[in-house]
Amino acid sequence: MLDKVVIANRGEIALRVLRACRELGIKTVAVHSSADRDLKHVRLADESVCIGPPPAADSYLNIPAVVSAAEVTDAAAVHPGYGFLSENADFAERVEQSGFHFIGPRPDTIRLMGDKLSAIERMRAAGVPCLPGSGGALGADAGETRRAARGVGYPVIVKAVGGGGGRGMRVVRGEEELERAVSMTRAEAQAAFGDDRLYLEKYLERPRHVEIQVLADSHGNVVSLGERDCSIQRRNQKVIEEAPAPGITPEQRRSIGARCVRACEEIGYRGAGTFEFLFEKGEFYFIEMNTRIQVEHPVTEMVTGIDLVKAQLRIAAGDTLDIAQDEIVIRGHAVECRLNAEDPRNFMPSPGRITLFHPPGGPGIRLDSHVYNGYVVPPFYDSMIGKLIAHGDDRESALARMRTALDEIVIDGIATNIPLHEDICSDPSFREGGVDIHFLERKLDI
Ligand code: MV4
Repeated sequence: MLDKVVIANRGEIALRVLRACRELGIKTVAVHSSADRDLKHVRLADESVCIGPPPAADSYLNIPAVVSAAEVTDAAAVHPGYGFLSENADFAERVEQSGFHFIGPRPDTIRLMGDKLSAIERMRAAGVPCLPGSGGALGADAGETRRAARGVGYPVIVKAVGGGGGRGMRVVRGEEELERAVSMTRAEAQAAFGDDRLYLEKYLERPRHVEIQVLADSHGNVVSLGERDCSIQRRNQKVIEEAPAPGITPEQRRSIGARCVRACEEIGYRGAGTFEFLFEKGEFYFIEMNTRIQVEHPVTEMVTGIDLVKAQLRIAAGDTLDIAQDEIVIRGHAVECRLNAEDPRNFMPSPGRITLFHPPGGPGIRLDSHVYNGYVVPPFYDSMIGKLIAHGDDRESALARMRTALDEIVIDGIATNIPLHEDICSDPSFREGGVDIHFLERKLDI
């Protein structure tokens, strides 16, 4: 097993990684900014290194600082968590060139998936279902772009190759809008990503966001761990996730899972990964792949009983996957509410001191959070302060446990989105299951 791991992240995921390391007998190094000395995982880690001032660009995104911390502490590996440097291929490369294991896929895989167009074309070639599209970057010729859009059929969506997470895209409903949309998106893409390449694909009006979790070891063994439904979102920020996705049949799960596994085998994928799909009218359409552990990984853990972070650590140590596909069983249902320090009415961040904190508990309740009584939420990072996860025998009982826990939890001193979660979890359409990605924004509009 690995001897010592640098946790190159903060907040709840840093604590989550630390707990997994502890269980496996791995020593830990917390690297943190000067604003994060009081983080729970910094206190619990075997060693800690302050790598810079509060702004992430000067600390959590500072590649030489993170690699130096691994060097001075003589660590064996670096776990990047999510966000920050987790999908930075240059970082993964620097980590490996410096003689450490990067806890994630090979740098070239990260690079392949970071380019949305090469990711789609590679996955299409591997038999993963994708949307009808331009099948390559749009050229400078307007006539060619017009023919591509006609071939796909309106409405289409123009996307930046370097985009993702909802940035750099535009819906085009008719030919008269096309040229303008392409030139505007191109300018935005150049400014935001330094890459003006665009592609287009069929626009789906009311899809759900359903994603498949996979695990691959470094010996070619791959399993799929079923799907998560992440359709409850606002401005491309997920708010609630669940597993399994309502209404997906075991046969649909087996079939799409097998295609993802096959694709991972073809590209020699390593580690935990997520295939993101749009799901509409019973069909899956691949849009991107995430090469990191995701925020919402706990719902998959709750329904499969598999610890994904421990699996990541074992894979990095060169272990062979100790589970076969036919041993993976989806048991019950799990729901996750992201807890944010924000005003529930206008979504403005609400940093500050937590003056009173009472965690919820009881059967099927899990709280992944680094906060404690007296903890000060700093203003420098995203506003997520934890995740509340409820598991039950079925969706209805998981949601009943979630509503009970939301009622029980106390976080005073700062504003949180707990009232929003109470509202969603009591909504008849949400309770029915299977709402699309626009559900929450429609609900908040009225
Ligand atoms: C789409 C789409 C509809 N049709 N592509 C937004 C984030 C990026 N990952 C892809 N996104 C979308 N791509 C086609 N062809 C709708 C979205 C979309 C979305 C997707 C997933 C989760 C939330 C979303 C919110 C708005 C739009």
